[in-house]
Amino acid sequence: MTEQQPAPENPEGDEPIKQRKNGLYPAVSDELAENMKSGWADTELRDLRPIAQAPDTARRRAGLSARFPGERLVIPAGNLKTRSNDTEYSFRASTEYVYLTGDQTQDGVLVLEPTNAPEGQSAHEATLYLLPRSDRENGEFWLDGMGELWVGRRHSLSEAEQLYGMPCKDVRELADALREATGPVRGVRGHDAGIEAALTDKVTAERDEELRVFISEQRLVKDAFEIAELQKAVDSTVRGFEDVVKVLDKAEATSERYIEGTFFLRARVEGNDIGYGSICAAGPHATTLHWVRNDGPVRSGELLLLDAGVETHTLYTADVTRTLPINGTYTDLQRKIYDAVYEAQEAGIAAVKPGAKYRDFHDAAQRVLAERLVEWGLVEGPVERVLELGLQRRWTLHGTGHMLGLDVHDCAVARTETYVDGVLEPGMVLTVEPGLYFQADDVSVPEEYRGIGVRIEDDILVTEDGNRNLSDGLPRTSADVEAWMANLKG
Ligand SMILES: [Mn+2]
Repeated sequence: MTEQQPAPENPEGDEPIKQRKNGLYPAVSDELAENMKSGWADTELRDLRPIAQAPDTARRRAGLSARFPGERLVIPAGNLKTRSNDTEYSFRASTEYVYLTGDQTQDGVLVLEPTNAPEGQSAHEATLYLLPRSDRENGEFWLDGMGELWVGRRHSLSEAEQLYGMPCKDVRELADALREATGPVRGVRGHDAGIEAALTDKVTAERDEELRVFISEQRLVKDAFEIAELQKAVDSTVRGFEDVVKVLDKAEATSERYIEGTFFLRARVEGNDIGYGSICAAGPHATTLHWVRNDGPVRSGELLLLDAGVETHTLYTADVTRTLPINGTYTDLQRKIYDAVYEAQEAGIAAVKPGAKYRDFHDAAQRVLAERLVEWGLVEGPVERVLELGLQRRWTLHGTGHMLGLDVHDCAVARTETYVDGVLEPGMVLTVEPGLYFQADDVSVPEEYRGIGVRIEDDILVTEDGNRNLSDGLPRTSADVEAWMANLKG
């Protein structure tokens, strides 16, 4: 990448131009400044079509409006975060903002302004506050580090209005306007410190949390657009898993990083990114639930637990896990453990249907795992006692699934009564992902078990009459996994 060079006239020659002082840009000659103002074509885009999800985002805003009548609602996208010095982490807009606008622009803010509309009509007017195109008159576009010449062309406000179906205004005027505004207001916290500072005296943590919780619960049931996006995410993820199988020999010659990089390539080429740090856990690393260092060896005879998901351009992510024999064939013990996890997953998936309790699929999967652990003599029965005391959890470790959507652990602030203690409805998408993990230093199990970790994770849509496995493009039984790997390795 290129470092921003100061203009020769800048007396502080080693200071990047982007650090502008007192609102002034560094000195450049009058001739150059004048020259840079003109000679640029009009690139305004006209007759843009609205984004595909514009009707959906409008419906979601209407739901939000109905829940908080008479209150100003402020939902920021968030700002860039510094990685080091003048470089930033890649930007990912807040989930709340993306859900309600379809936009992903840094520094954007959605404001729902209460109106005095007659009964039955929309009680808010939505406005999207965005950074407009760079000013060519004052040199901002080439002298400012956030100028379009450095970071790329932005949409003009009128272009954004056509895309997102809302009036758009200059976000640089928003903080002052919020400071001066009166009346009740709520904001989504944690994304934009500048906007929060402008609201400081007007909001309370409790009321803001109610807004965040409502949006989280709004997202529990997915609409058709969201389901199609999740399917896209899963389909790319399936191809990413196939990519990995094809290069396992290269991973053996290097490290888990080869797997991480291979999957990431697919994510970046077909989607926006990975939806979370890929877990590329070979051998005993499979027993570390969030192994994302991915710097270990990949050895024939051991298992690879790959937990990874592609995030689409609209930010919906898959979350899929397969546990593969690195040389293509499970050992007898690996297969025994794998088949138990498969059986548990089957029981879990069967419990996913409308009207079922959210906890049912977890309980169904845990029961199967407890039965096997008792059968293998690893824990003393009866199974009912094991389940009652939760003794199986030494090896099952985690919950059997979670909601999936814009966030990998979606709807995370939904209330217990609507999520964990809730009932499944058509349109919900969740993972079913039982596992068994025998830590390398677990001397309570026979030595041959130690260092084996198995998880199988699929993305399941609740349908009107049961469920649909969005990730059935990948094999799940041990025999099918082996056949699939043999076929890919050719
Ligand atoms: Mn998961």
